[in-house]
Amino acid sequence: MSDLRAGRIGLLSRTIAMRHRGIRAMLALAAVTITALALVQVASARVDRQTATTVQVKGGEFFFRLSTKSIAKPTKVTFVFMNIGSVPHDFRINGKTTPLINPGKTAKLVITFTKKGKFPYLCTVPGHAQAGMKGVFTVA
Ligand SMILES: [Cu+2]
Repeated sequence: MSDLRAGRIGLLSRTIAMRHRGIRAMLALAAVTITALALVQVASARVDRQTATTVQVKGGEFFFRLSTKSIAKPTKVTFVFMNIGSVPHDFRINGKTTPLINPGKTAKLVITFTKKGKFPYLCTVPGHAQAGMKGVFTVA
């Protein structure tokens, strides 16, 4: 083998070795990035679990529309009731009632469900529940 040829091969194998080092570094960086993303996801999932117990309630003449009508297990639930109708309404569930609120207003009701069951909800303004402002919330 000529010196020139040997030199070329040496240069070539050094280049390949460097390329490998580059790839290894990139893979290591990718692994670190994926791990970091996974950790962020775990953290946000934890936050979601803590704040997922908000139920949006929209009410008007003469209905209630809930963002969800059931939850998977007994827990604390914040009902955010918005009156989207044109006369005052309230929202009552599990022995608690929001203030009577005017159209366009919002009232919160925090209920701690301690057991499974079916919990009826309604508007306490006379005649409204009979007209349709009622339903059942399920704690499974
Ligand atoms: Cu009402």
